[in-house]
Amino acid sequence: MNRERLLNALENIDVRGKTERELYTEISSACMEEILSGKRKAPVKCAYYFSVEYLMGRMFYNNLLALGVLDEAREIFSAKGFDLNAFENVEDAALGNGGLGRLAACYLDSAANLGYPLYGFGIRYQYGLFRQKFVGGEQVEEADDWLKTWGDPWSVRREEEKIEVRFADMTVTAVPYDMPIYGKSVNILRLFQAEGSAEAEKISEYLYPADDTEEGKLLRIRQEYFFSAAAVGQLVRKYVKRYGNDFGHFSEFHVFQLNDTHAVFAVAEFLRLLTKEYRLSFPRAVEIAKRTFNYTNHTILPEALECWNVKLVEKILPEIAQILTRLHIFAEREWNTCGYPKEEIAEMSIVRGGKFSMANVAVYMSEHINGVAEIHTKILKERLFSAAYRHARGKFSNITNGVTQRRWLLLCNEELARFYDERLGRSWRDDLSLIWNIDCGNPETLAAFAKIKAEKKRQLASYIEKREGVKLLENAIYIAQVKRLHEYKRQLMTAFAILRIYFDLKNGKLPDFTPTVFLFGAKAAGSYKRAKEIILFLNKIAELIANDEDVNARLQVVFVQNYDVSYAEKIVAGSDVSLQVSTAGFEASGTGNMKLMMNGAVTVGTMDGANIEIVEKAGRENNYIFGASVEEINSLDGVYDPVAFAAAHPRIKRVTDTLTDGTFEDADGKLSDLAASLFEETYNRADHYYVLYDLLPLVDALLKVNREYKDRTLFTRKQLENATRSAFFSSDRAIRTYAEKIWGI
Ligand code: 26Q
Repeated sequence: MNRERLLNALENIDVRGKTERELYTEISSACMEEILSGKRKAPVKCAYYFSVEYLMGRMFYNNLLALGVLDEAREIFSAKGFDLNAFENVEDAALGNGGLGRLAACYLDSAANLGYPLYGFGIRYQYGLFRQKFVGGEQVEEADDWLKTWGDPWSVRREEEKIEVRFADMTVTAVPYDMPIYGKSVNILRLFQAEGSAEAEKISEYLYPADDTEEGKLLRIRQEYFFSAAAVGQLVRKYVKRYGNDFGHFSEFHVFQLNDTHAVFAVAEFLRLLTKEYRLSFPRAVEIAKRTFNYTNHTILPEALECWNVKLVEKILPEIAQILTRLHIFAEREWNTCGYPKEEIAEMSIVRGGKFSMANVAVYMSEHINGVAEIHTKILKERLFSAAYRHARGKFSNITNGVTQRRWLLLCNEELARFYDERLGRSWRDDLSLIWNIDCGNPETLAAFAKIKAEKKRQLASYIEKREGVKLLENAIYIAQVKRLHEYKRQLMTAFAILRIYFDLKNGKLPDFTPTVFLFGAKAAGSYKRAKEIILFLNKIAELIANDEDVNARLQVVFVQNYDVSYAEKIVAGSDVSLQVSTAGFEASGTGNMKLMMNGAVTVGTMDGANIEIVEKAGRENNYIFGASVEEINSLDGVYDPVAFAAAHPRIKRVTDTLTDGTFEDADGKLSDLAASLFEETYNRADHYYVLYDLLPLVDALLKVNREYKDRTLFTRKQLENATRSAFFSSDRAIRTYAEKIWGI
């Protein structure tokens, strides 16, 4: 990269008479030319990340920052009368739906910035995660036609590297689109687009198509096999071209990381190629695969553990089904030879009840298996994969997640970055652990930090006013719960806590209450009815409070529409408090918690996922931990009775009654279904996620925040202690650990 040449090229761009899109394309292309000008390096061992999700967000500012020309580019174009902020309207590349996809993006960013050769493989969906609107408080989904308005100047179509992927009933062309990831090294995210026929194109049309029908399931299987087979096919062929078909050295050059089970077909395809095309014996192919694959688990929810009906796979991928079945027999024979107990073998089996357990394939075939936070890894070892762990302890390790400080601090909070620059010089930008050296007791430092937080809150308020048409309360505490909408994340519990505070305010029980704004951002999966009902309930609560003159100067609820990476950048920087209230044992890690911490929010949270490590680093006294622990939740199993519990606690009953007592109009029974989820057995047991059990402790924690916030110096200090102790949660640390412990790159 030649910085001078790039700045020159930018200088020479004429802005006159051009549309924003034309300028966007032209500036991006100038950057791309520089990015792609570097020389290819000699072959070394590379890591390949297989993921169905990549939540990249906007690439423009990120890439200009990485190229080191963001500030100058702003100046150059402002001198020409064009404000680069115009590109704040560029749509996010939202080819993912949550933590797992954003983690993949953070890891690509860190690897490139640290100079590790990490390449991503995935699907180039024509439509990303749906756009969300609220109509009458309800979520309405619209197709995310992300390429329509601005195009995709940050990717290059690689026609010459396309590859065929074969299904029983059709052959599909996988055309790569390469998105360079610029840093110390230039890595690539390669997304495959499906082409060849109208049927073929459907494969890369949508992210997570509904899989409640057989047709939907088949489409999901096609997607997973499509990109896995394309990636493995290319890598294996390239290897053979270079080194011939002695696969004994394959794992010296390649290491594959499975981002959850969605690409486990890559294992089967690898075995298929080695045995059928290159004539290796099955045991030999298994041995080589076992040295190549690794698996990260991101969830222990039973409904998210992928199992594919054997018959279904046979229908469109007969050879793959055959190989997985053979692998099943092969593994069982091995386990029997070792004398493992029958129950353990059943637990680890690849075929269970007529279905392929993709997680069991991943566990058996991987050299390393990792969880994404200490407690999560412990649960994997003790519960989910306990049998496998007993027989292969060394395979299991923990790598706590991390987030990239380039997007989640430098880009979204320039003010805080400058604050560190002024006190530490610029070296912290490459070694985040240096921010630990900030003196959080220094009054001048605290005042400067408080000023930044206030400014970021103002910016957030003005952004929300523009986007939602709602004016946020000023001089209020901003409390954010932003994440996928899911029952285990317990947005419903926060809803009840807000109602509890609302009633107490109305009754005059909270005379010294500091004005508080609750900010929510979340999308509910299109087919997840109950999650949508929770959105509706929160929007109804927002309306109730907004229309109540008694309280609306002190309490406010805003559920923003279409929460995405770009929205997160604003909310993360402008919040005082981070809500992380999942039922203990259910949130694998969480990464929003880290982003908010990095920007100086205190956590109100349960001892779950990475929250545990956050308070370990930042100090329990600087955060607000409440609720049942994993052990306590386990001990409640079969004992907890939510009906009796609510009956015994009128303060709980008062708020749950609002679902059914006419407080809110509910002609279609959506709110009463929420009540049913708490008090009756539905697809889960009554109050499966202990919403009522942890509710009053949550209210207490929120009221404690409200009291302590009044001592502005004390509270600011808590925030700064959190920000300055967040270095562990940098994805640079996480990627270094993957590189050293797992990948050997
Ligand atoms: C599985 C089967 C069938 C259909 C869909 C799925 C499916 C889809 C998406 C299962 C899981 C996901 C996504 C999971 C996810 O985002 N997990 C989050 O990963 C983060 C990164 O490790 C963690 O921080 C979060 O705790 C975890 O929830």
